[in-house]
Amino acid sequence: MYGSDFEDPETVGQPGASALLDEVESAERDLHEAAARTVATGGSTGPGADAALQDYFDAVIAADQKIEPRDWMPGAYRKGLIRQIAQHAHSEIIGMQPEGNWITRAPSLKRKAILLAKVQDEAGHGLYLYAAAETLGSSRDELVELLITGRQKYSSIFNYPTLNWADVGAIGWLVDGAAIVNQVPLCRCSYGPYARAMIRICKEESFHQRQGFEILYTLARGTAAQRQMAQDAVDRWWYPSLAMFGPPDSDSTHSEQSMAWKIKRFSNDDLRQRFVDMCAQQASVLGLSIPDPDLRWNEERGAWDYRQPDYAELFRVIKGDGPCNRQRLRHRRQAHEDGAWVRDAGSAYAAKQAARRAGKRATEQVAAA
Ligand code: BYC
Repeated sequence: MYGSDFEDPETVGQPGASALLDEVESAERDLHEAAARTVATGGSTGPGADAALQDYFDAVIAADQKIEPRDWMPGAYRKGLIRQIAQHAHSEIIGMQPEGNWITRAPSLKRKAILLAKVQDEAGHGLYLYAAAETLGSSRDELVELLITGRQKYSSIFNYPTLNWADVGAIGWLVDGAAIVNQVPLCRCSYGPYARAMIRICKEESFHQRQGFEILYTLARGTAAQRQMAQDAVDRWWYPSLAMFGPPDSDSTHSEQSMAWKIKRFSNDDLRQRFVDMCAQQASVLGLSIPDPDLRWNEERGAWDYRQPDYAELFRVIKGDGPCNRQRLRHRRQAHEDGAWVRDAGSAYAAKQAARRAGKRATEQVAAA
């Protein structure tokens, strides 16, 4: 059972979560199998080459195989992927800030070590994703510039403040929980480098979600004040977490095309429902309540009815007017400027090594002549 490394006399489990990790394992197996298969191309040069390339692309998508960086792909597919992967990478990097804020104030050495590792993982996720975007021809410098000048988005969720320690638990449980529900299907995305990056990211995210669950579980069984802190954090993070899945399907600009290309495998609303169903069960194990007066099991649908988040607020936050947008970008810009000397030193070292290798090759050629 997911969360099984956290034992409690009352037998803690996280209903619904083990299935998600099983899906990651299964997507990983399918990736290996897909790599061993090939799709007949029918040739890609000569008259009708463009049509043949499009046919090949369509056949790969239809066969649930992977488009790789060397393959031809429609311009809009490439552009759409760069947009989504870059926004995803930016979210991971900006997402370090709300929790990073609590590293120095974690309540114990153990909590501090865990949080430090988690925040560091998010940096790693950002880097895998920038690397995946680079395989599509956009440079990391270019993408970082788009982020710090506010021309490319990152997830709305990271524009909310972390007011106390329980928020770290709520982020782990709800934000990382929403991230996993959204990202597990991306392990089956049609673009190979993105799908492969997502396998590793989802495995790591599952630890993140567990640590949040465990923080809240512990607080919910602490003093009355601790329990209240945990409930207050869940109350504040619930609706922003629901909004992470994006606008409702009827207002989603990219879903239809992204799903046809198998970049996205489920719609925003389908994933939001899956998240609510998972959390409704887990909340009862936690002993905390979800702040939704409309939340109730619907026998007919076999799912929980719930109240939608405020999408007007989502769009305000996306446009830059959330509680912390300015602070997050200011901090990111500052960190980027402060890190300039590290990038310069790295580039100088790489240039020196390249010059040395070139010199060595030239000497060997002269000796061989
Ligand atoms: N926030 O047509 P739609 C993490 C934008 S990292 C901001 O439905 P799409 C974590 C959307 O981009 C979590 N913007 O778009 C990290 C589009 O704008 P553009 C990040 C949003 O792409 C550290 C417009 O609204 N996860 O969990 O089909 C610590 C219309 O939307 C949001 C990912 O990035 C939003 N919430 O679907 C802890 C996953 N929602 O581009 C945790 C990958 C929508 O036209 N991304 N927009 O200017 C996706 O799955 C999809 O891109 C989305 C949106 C579901 C987010």
